[in-house]
Amino acid sequence: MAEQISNTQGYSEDSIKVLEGLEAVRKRPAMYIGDVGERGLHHLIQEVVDNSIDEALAGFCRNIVITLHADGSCSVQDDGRGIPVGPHPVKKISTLEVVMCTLHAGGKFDKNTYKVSGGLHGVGVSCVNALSTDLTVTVERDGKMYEQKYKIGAPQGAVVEVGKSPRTGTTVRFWPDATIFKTVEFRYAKVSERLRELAFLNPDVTITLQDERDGQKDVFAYRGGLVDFVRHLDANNTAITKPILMSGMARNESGVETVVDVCFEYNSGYSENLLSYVNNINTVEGGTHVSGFRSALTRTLNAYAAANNLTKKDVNLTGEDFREGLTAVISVKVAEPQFEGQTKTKLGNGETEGIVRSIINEELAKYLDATPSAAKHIIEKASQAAEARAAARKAKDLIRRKGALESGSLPGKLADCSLRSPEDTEIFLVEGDSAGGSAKQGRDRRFQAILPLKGKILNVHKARLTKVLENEEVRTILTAIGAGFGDDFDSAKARYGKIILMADADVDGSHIRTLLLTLFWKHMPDLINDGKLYIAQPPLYKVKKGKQEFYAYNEAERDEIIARIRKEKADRKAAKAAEKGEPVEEAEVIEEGATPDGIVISRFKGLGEMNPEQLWATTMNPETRTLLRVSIENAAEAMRIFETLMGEAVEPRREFIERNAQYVRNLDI
Ligand code: 28F
Repeated sequence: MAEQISNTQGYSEDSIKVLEGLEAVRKRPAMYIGDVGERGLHHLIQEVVDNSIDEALAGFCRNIVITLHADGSCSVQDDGRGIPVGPHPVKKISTLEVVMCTLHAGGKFDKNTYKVSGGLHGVGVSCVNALSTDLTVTVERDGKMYEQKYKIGAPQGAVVEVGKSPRTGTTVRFWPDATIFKTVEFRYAKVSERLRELAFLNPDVTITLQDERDGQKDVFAYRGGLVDFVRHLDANNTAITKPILMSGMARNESGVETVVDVCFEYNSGYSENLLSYVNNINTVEGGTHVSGFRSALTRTLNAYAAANNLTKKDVNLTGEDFREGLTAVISVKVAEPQFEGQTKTKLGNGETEGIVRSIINEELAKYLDATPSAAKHIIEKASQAAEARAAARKAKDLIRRKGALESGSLPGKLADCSLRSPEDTEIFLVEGDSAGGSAKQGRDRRFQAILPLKGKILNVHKARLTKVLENEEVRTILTAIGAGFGDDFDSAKARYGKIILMADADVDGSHIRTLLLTLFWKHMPDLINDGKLYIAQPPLYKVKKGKQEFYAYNEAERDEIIARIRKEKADRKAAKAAEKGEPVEEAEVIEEGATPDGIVISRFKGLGEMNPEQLWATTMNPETRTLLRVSIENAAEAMRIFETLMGEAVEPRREFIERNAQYVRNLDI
């Protein structure tokens, strides 16, 4: 027997306001959830999950289960207290209906709670409701199970008791509105990324994600919290310290608490990977919590180094030096966060800087005193960074002084072109002197420059700035391109419109290509982003029949050419037979190494095998060549692949190669 819990006779002025509020959401959804594309769609899940996380932050929810259903809906279930269903003290209708239908209804109900869904980041579950054709909420509490259904946010009836339940919690299941969203198809990978992050940030919560469409399932539970998070971030690197965890809490005069949790470790690399959060919101633009951490790190490490004579006399290490190889996660809980910045992801609260700084100063000093070996490693690494920076400055000055990087003296081996306008010219970086020779002879010297490269350039992915600049080959390339280097690099200054990598199709060539790509990606990414970097496609095969010569760039093309030659020959034969009335035997001279019907197939092992005319015709002539333009669709993906292939740790590389080897004919390493 469904017992009415709240009165919905007619519309009170309140409920009219509620409907107008949701009406606004449907009129301008992007204003509330950012966009109506894939990101906005997945934001719906985050809004609902954030309410469960708030319940966890309040200390009442331990498990959250997210299900992507086969019918296109998504459900989120938590084992918190369950949204109250009694009459709302002010609005007289059920509190549950208020939470589900009133904009920003989930707002703070008392000072000392940290709401993910609070502030600018949370538009509240009522938005999800408004943008869903259907939504069902089920509450288990007080031994009973209650339910209410909505269509585009409007209640389809009162909250009703639908049964008994020994548990407590809230479940929301919603069907996103396809008339609002460009796509209503949830992507597992996109959902799981944020859920994993939430599990790291909330070590007491177990978050399960399951996909009914294909059975995929993950259970994210990281009792190690930020320590597990830092280890996960450094999975592909070689750590040189253990994760260092520091926590603390500060209370202001009105008793409002700020909770600080920071974990960091150093790895043998040179880049910094720092993530920061406020109430589980990823503060991409950083803010006062980050500057508090950075200043404490520098100050405390310098104090320790001085007190233990670990640095040369009055060498003061800078924040920059301490960032090399740093992997860190900062997570603070702030009652009234003020978000600033372009995308409202920068923490502005001034008091938080001092709170974080004093907690880190204190906790880090304790750790360093207790673990002198780690302290030594950290100071040593920072000292090397300081020396490297000094050396890099010297090297840059050296290069600059030699006028090499400016348009002054160009490297001897460069066969420059006569035109000077970058948009009309191109430079080929050619592997090996013999190919370089053919390229110089075969090219059009008006607009094509050739720079032959001796063997391997160094693997810049692992190398420090200085070593990169010390490498002769790299310096030659930088000089020829003429766009500067490092932070004074300017892609617009490049002396050519196209930089074309031309290497053999074999494993050696692939290695050179990968090394060059690493150089450009790490130190001149704008050349790629500006679409100036290309890879030449030399032919793999030559198919010769009598005087005719054809070039194939892959096996399929080769077989197609052979089939075409045979078909033309058969047609000719048939035509001749038809006109003379009798079969005619063509006198065939079969070259050695040819197929029985006189086709000679040869595989180009390297560019050097081609004479200048062939190289021009097949690979350099803009009319007939094929160039691949290098673009980094997903920089993070490229980073991951470079890390795996070029990074320190051997294991991930072997695993990557094994996984990809079967796809690639000549292993592209
Ligand atoms: C699947 C999505 O939304 N979980 C939620 C609660 C619990 C309470 C609550 C939520 C109180 C008066 C605003 C219960 N008992 N999961 C969720 N769990 N909201 S949302 O209260 C709402 C506030 O109005 C709750 C005691 N206090 C709070």
